[in-house]
Amino acid sequence: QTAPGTQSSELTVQSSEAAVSKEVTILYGSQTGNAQALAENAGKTLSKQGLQVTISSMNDFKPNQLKKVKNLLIVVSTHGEGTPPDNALSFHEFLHGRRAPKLDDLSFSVLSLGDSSYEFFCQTGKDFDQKLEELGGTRIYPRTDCDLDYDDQAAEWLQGVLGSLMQDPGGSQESSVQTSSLQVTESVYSRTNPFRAEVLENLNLNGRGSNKETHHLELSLEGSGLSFEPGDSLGVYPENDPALVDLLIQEMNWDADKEITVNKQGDVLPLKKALISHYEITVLTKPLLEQAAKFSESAELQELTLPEQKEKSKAYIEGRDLLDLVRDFGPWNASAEEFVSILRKMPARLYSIASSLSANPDEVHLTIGAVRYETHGRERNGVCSILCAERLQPGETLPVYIQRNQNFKLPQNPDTPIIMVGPGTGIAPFRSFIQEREETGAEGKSWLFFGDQHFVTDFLYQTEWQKWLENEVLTRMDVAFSRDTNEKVYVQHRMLEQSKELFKWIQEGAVVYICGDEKNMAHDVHNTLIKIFENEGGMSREKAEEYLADMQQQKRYQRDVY
Ligand code: 2AM
Repeated sequence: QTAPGTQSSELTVQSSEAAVSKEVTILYGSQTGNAQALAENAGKTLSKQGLQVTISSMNDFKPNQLKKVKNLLIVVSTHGEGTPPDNALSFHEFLHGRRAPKLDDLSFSVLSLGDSSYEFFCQTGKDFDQKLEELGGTRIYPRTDCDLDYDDQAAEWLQGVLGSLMQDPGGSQESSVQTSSLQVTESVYSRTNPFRAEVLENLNLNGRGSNKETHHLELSLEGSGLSFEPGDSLGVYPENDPALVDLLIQEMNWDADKEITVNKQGDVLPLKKALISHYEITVLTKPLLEQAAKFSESAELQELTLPEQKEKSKAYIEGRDLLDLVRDFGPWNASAEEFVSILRKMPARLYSIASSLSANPDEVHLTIGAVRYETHGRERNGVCSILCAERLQPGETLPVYIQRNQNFKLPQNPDTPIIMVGPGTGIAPFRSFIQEREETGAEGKSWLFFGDQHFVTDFLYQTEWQKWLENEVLTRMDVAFSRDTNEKVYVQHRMLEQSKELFKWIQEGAVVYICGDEKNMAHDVHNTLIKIFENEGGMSREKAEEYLADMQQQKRYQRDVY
């Protein structure tokens, strides 16, 4: 077993054939690990065909080497509102900056991952694709923009790229090409073939009277052959709320028992069951609106899908679900099967794993915050979180898989100090980190910043943290309960209070980890770190930003944010 973080980020897969073969560089930018897994799989496939492949995260690639690259494949996801993943930031900036070289000899192709429910769908992939062309590169296969369900399109892209690389003189001349399965885990279970994990325990961690409901889930991995490291995530395929499915079926006057085909293999299920477990019904996307318009005579819907109504359709999609759509724009001229065929497949939800495998063999623990809110006149529920909060009982099973995350790993050296910032459910991976450090007897210092609304009801895993403080597996803990005082205190306020000591730890080589809400918390904590460098390191704002960017480049600043 490799120690956490030891996987070399730049691996050269040597071709088995001795003949002079074409060189291909694959660069990936990946936040949750999907793009990385696809890049690694592409590398394996291409090297099997006799190509000489170098794979690297964009972060680990030296941009001044770019001029030497002849064939470049980019696999990149888009994060949040159209921004690159953390490990693509510096390369993205470099290509769009003044120092970007002319790339007249470059052949390239881009595979981009994204989510079509976001306005800036696959934006980062589009940026790279356009920029490489502007710099003089030749596109050897069209950019492919993939939605959440990316397997088929990614495989097709790889086929196309391979075909194009093989056509050119200078490459190996093999013709019939097999695309291998798009997975890299050792177990037979994977994203496309999930393991049904039994629920061992399902507890609400919050006390009575809390505004929050956070479930601690323990699942059994026994017999799966699945393994993971602290920092990895668990993919979970949830089920839709049967009550919501009933409303949908009622609204459409469908027959719940009507058998429909749910996949390319021709598997058949009763409609209600299929809607519960196979399709996404709680999110609308622009492509879905366009497809649905074909089944409806509603002038309003037709108008919404016009290119000049972009802003209006964006506003409509926001916060609405399939039930809203079918209520707003009926009647519908489509059979149940036709209608269902335009829906996206149920996407898995990723949760940062909250346990260590060495501390809890054959188990995986999750920390899941229940999502409930009201919008457009109806109560809405998070699909997976409310399944866990309201319907999932011990003894039942959930389809799961392991999602590796090389961007969030304990330091290789057990003596390296770590600083962990994880308010709310952001605490999850740090429970895994500390369990692992306790289990392996790591001696490095550790410092936790935790925050939530109320001390009495919301201190997640309180007794465990206190035990770890006592036995010194955890060196320091600072907590911020935002609603126990008149004025709100957040984790970053506690960090600022401890500026001096924090900066000292960082100078001693501490790795800083942030997990949790991206938009507000992670952003504010980021700025607080910069402020601390200004105050304690006597740096200008610019220098302080550079210092943090350098830390990120050296993997001493890692984020798992959502
Ligand atoms: P609040 O709900 O009182 O605003 C976990 O959800 C904790 O994170 C809560 O205490 C929450 O406080 C807090 N939180 C909300 N916004 C934050 C921000 N921008 N930075 C840090 N913590 C924040």
